[in-house]
Amino acid sequence: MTLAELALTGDLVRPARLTVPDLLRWPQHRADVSFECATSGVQHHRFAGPRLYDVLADAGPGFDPARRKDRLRFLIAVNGTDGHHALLSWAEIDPDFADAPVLLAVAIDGTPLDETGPQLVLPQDRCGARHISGITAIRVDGGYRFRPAGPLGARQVPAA
Ligand SMILES: Nc1nc2c(c(=O)[nH]1)N[C@H]1C(S)=C(S)[C@@H](COP(=O)(O)O)O[C@H]1N2
Ligand SMILES: [Mo]
Repeated sequence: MTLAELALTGDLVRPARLTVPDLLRWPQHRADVSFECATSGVQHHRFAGPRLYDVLADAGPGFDPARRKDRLRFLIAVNGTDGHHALLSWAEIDPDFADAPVLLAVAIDGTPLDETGPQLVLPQDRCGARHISGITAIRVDGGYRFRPAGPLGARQVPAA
């Protein structure tokens, strides 16, 4: 059996490569989730795994923990084996902000995901699209900077 590996990269003090068995080191949670797929209708699944927040917090995201505002520019990009990817904001999963109980599932409907790789579970999402399966990489990115628009309606033309 080949174990899938998940890379935690980006603005982290402790980047890591984790297998699904490694993800059993964090407290395990369950979630019974229904979501709607645009093509296949409503799906129900039972997931189990650690919270995404717990795993990423242990990897040491590069913000100042004492300054809550510092976290607000952090994004989390989650990528699947097939290239399907989605963004979350750090504040979405942070207990001081939206505290969404997002999981990195290690099992779906009782079947371990050791070979497939973990699956993102967002009980708050009505739609299935962010429930990314076969996660290969999660990148934490604190580099977002707001770029003010130019004068309303004017196109930004780079200087020659
Ligand atoms: N890796 C990966 N995960 C994915 C997708 C995908 O294309 N690739 N599609 C998403 C969409 S649109 C939905 S609705 C659900 C489908 O879940 P299901 O296989 O249980 O129907 O998976 C999500 N996860
Ligand atoms: Mo979907």
